[in-house]
Amino acid sequence: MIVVHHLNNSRSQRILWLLEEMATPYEIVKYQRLPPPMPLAPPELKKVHPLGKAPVLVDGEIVIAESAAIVEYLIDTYGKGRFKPAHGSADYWAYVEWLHYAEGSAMLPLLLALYTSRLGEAAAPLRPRIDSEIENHFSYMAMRLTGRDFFVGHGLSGADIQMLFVLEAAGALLEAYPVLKDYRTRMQARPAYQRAIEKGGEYTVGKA
Ligand SMILES: N[C@@H](CCC(=O)N[C@@H](CS)C(=O)NCC(=O)O)C(=O)O
Repeated sequence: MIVVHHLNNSRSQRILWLLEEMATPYEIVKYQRLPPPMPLAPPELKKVHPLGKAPVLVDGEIVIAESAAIVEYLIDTYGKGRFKPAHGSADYWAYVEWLHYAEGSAMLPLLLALYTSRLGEAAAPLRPRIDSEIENHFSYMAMRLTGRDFFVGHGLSGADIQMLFVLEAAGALLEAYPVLKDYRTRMQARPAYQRAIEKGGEYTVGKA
């Protein structure tokens, strides 16, 4: 049985969403973030994977951290050919690019903005560069999504599963990017997304 180690308000919500879209049975082990001011993962998560972060997927002997790797594993193993383009096609390589881009590039300026916001005025010299990188990445995503329903091809793929968390983490920033905001609203309205929220519990990413 697939087991998702799930932390409230975290990237593991995207794995629950994928499993609901796939209609593949799974179990959830829930972890609760520590109280503010440092709402980190509780130490028990380190018993599952040394990094102590979510998501972690366990399927028999297989233990995977890193959400893009989990998405690839689930789609390759249980997807029955769905949720990814045909291997080797141009769309396939666009799919691989988005899978990596979400965590490898797009999250970085958002995380920098989050961390430096705690420094007050001391962060002022960094702000122009962080802001211009946010603009660079979010304009790029908006340009790519213009006229499309999904990041790749004509149906939901692992690329959407990875990318939606970025757009959720962006919160009110998306007011400046209506294409991205509409996409976020559409994805969040999907029945499988709603079921995943019901099962996962508290999820306020981007709303605080
Ligand atoms: N790039 C990793 C990031 C994993 C990660 O940082 N997860 C966060 C939750 S969104 C976490 O567990 N944070 C708690 C902590 O660092 O203590 C992935 O996509 O899986």
